[in-house]
Amino acid sequence: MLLLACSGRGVDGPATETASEVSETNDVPSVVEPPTLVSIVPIATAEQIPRDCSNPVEESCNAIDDDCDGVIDDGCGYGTGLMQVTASWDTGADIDLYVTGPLGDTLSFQRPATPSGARVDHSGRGECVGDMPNPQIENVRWVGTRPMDGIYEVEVHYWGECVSSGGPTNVTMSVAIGRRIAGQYRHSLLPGERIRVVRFVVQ
Ligand SMILES: [Ca+2]
Ligand SMILES: [Ca+2]
Repeated sequence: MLLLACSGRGVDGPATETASEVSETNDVPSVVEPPTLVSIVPIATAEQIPRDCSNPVEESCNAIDDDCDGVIDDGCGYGTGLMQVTASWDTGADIDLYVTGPLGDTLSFQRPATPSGARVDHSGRGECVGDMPNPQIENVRWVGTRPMDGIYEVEVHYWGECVSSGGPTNVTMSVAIGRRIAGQYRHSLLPGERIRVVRFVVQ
């Protein structure tokens, strides 16, 4: 019944992730030179989250690299790779992450993989569905193939309030490039809003 309440988004996207997919997530191929960050620019209304690595703490599943090893949320069941973009949020709403690459192709729950190696490996549904791990996380990663040089844009969309747990929602978002944190930001979203939080360039 809860699935029906959230129909329209479809049920065959994020639900298809498998244990075998998760298990391959954490190795960066040694033969591939990782990309490097050229620039990263958040929109003016985004709050930059300071990165304090003088006292690393245990990792929790919150879209922040708490233990300061350059991997966002390691151990949470979704992956890193040559590049990783992770979003988390603080209500039961369903928030979606969109990453558009240099060719203009957009990765999201609707298109969870590209031939170039980008993949959405976790797409949380908030409280729109029951019994899924990390329901307030979206994660995108690049494995196997080096991400294309060029401009990437990261958007977040407030898809739905789900049961009764939505309302204004704070979204936290981190970008890791070549196992270094490029930036970490917070932005509030209202129901239905879609905002480009950050744009970055890699080569
Ligand atoms: Ca980490
Ligand atoms: Ca974390």
